[in-house]
Amino acid sequence: MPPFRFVHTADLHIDSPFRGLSEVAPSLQSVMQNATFEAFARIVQLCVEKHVDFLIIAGDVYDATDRNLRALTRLRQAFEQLADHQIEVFVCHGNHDPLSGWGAQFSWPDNVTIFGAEAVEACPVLKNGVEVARVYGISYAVERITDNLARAFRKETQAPWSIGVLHTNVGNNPYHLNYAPCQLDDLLASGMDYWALGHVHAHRVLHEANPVVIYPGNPQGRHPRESGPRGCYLVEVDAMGQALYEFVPVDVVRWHEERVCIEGLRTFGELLAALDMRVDALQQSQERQGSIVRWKLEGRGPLHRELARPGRLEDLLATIREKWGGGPHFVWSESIEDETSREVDRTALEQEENLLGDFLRLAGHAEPALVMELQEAVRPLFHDPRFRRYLSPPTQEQIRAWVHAAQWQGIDRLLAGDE
Ligand SMILES: [Mn+2]
Repeated sequence: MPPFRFVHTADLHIDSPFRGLSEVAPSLQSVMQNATFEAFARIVQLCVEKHVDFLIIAGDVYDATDRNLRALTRLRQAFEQLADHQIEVFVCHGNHDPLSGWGAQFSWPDNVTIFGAEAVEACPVLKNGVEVARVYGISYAVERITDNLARAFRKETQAPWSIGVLHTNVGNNPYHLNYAPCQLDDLLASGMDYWALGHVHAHRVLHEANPVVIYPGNPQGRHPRESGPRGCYLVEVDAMGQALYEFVPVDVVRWHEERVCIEGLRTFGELLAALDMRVDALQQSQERQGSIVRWKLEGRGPLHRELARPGRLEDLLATIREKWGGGPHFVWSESIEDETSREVDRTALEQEENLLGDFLRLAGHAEPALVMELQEAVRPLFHDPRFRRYLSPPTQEQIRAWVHAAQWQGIDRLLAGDE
């Protein structure tokens, strides 16, 4: 069979708003407003550069509730650009852009195939007059689809390399709306060679080969929980029908959670320097336009008292927003949370003749026995055949860390109110 290439994406949510960014600098607002579209433009660019034969979009292309004509118009321009390069586009609709919803009647160029909602449709992909692949798909008629649509997919006899396109929640994933729910087994039983899924926004390979089953995730994160690299999958099918696939990041703005330990830091200047190093690293590793960071300060140190003073955290946030929040590789600080604890001189506390002193002396004394006892106590759990496959027993070092954590919790609780 002739080899071919395609790109698989989903959940574009074109031109839908970023969440939790009411305070963002005006100069960045347009960058973020354009980010979902810009990420898709990079996918189009990838398709052109890699000379792919077709592009698959597995649902939630736009949000029908936004009634955003600009989004559809820009999408059509992107599809026309693909048409200029003889690249076909296969689209199924999901829960955010169901066929009954606003926008579904929009007219698309001829290179675009929109799957219907009545039944699974099969579309041949021709290359130099030879059918190299067959793309099967079905769209959501309405937002809430509770039927298992995966079971309606079946590779036809004599069909070439076959791809299923579906917006679905596989395996009752509780973090996502349970639309068109199915099990991995349903997908494996269909005879497809590749499943181009959509719906879950974190990219994940559910099955590595025969068939390949992939959630590409959304190409642009839109809120703090959508952190880390976002992109699409570039798939290359060789003459033997083997698929090689690669995740390609295309996000324009990336969300991060950065945890910074205040241990050993004496001044705000030193804290700023520590944050500075992180920002440097973020800027170096990105060809993206920018990053949005949710900072978490943790650990014990003298700065804890300073950070707890009224207004200090807000002041710090304003400072770092001003410092890094502009320019071509901006690092916008979404928020900064203080999870630090007081610095404690444990040796001194242990000498004191009071409840805390007693507690610490007792805790130190009991530690070896406690570690042994805990190890015995958890043993049945880690040796139970039901859990053994998923859990490996904790090392003595790990158990000692639990005991230490408990001791610190005791110290903090007994000291509470002293501050
Ligand atoms: Mn969805």
